[in-house]
Amino acid sequence: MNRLIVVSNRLPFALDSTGEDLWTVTPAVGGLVSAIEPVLRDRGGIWIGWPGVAGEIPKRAFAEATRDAGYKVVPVAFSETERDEFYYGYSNEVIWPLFHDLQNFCNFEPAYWETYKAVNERFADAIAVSSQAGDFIWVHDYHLMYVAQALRERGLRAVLTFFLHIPFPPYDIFSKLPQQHRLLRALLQFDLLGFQTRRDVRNFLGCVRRVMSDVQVIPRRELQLVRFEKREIRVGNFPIGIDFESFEKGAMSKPVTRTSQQLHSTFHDCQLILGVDRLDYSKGIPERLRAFRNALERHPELRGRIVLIQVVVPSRVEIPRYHEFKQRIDRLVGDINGRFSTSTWLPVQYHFRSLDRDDLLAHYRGCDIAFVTPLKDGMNLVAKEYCACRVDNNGVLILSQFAGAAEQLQTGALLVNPYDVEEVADAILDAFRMTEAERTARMKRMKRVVRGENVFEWVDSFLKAGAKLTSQSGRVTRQKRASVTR
Ligand code: ADQ
Repeated sequence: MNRLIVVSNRLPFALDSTGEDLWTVTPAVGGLVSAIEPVLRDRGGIWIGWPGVAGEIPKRAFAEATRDAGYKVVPVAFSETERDEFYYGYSNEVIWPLFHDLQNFCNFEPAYWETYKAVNERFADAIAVSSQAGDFIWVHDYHLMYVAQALRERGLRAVLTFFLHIPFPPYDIFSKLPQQHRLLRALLQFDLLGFQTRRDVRNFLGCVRRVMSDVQVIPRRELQLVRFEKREIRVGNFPIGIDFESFEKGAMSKPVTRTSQQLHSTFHDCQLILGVDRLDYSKGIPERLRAFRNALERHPELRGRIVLIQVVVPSRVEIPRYHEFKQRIDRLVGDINGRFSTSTWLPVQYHFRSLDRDDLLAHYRGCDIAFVTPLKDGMNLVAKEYCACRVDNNGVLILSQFAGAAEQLQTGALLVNPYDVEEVADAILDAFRMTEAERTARMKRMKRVVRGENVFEWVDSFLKAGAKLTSQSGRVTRQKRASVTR
């Protein structure tokens, strides 16, 4: 088995300064870390990424944080300007909004691109120094789309693979990007490009056909083939999953069961509808609140009988747009509660904080309806986590048709267009009225998919697709060597 090198903007932990030379280590949680860490430990490898501090990396704190990792961790440092222009700038003010079809939110500042390239070059240097022949190099996400180009310029011929966690936009939107040609060219320096859904693969290939004059796209049943500059690039969809068993087991644990029962008894006689999101304009939180308000206006039977628990996790609050966005949510919550609450019923329970894992699971287990309505989303793991935690096989999922998860969960979810306030409001009523039998039938169908297509399957299928290329390139190198010897 080849050694694995994982490269992502963030490492699986972050260092936070709490005073002069005092640091706390916050482990990253989530499916990606829990899926990739065991593989890294098992087959040996390296994780390359940024530990979350701008400026010099504190050596002692970093060494302590990584001592027991079980694999090597290589840090990449950024200055404050680089953090602002690469991370907040190009990654989160250009690529993030554009790839979520929200081009009006983009700030196409030319300096951002230069810094994006410079930071990607630094990642490339770290890969070039740390890697050896035969390594499986797996680069993650939209922050690092230029890394393969930088590595090829350094003469690295190794197989390079990439997975995009966010959506890839259609040509009409992608074509707004000033660096469209340079970015596609950079992406085509990878040997394997993985996307979340078939829609993203289609969009990517559509852009390649329109923007690049010298490529050949050859449709295949599984991985699509692109020929470019005498190289062959494979392109496919690999929908990310969750660690199903750990969510299911967690949801059945005693503390979670107790908290979920308490949650329900606090709001007895009401159905609970849950929204859980990072603070991000792509998650459609204001649109969701407007739909909830519309449902209360048009369907009086819901008044006093339904409560929306909306949890928002603070994120990227340094970007002014995120701050304004939070104020919009605060105002909407205030408006709904001001208009509809009674002495015994508050329609929206709003929490602006992260939940610890047990609390999150108790919310999944305790709420009758999940309200997952992003304007666009690569996958959306909340939808899958909710299904895994429905240990009684009931619960309704209202899901945006623009979430990647819709491709897999459409047979059980109530699919909605998040921009259509009245349609979403009606879906709330349908969910509220849905019979136990229908809830169970739908939930069982979704759980089957989420259980089967889990995060371990995801890692496995990506590594297998990449391994084929590594062995092919090994064969080519060996053949070349043999012919030279002869
Ligand atoms: P995100 O945009 O972060 O991920 P998502 O897939 O929903 O979106 O994952 C969010 C994670 O945060 C979930 O695992 C959830 O449990 C956790 N979380 C959310 N709210 C929380 C809360 N209040 N407290 C604690 N934890 C909370 C990006 C892409 C997605 C893609 C993933 C994985 O934008 O489209 O699905 O990567 O590829």
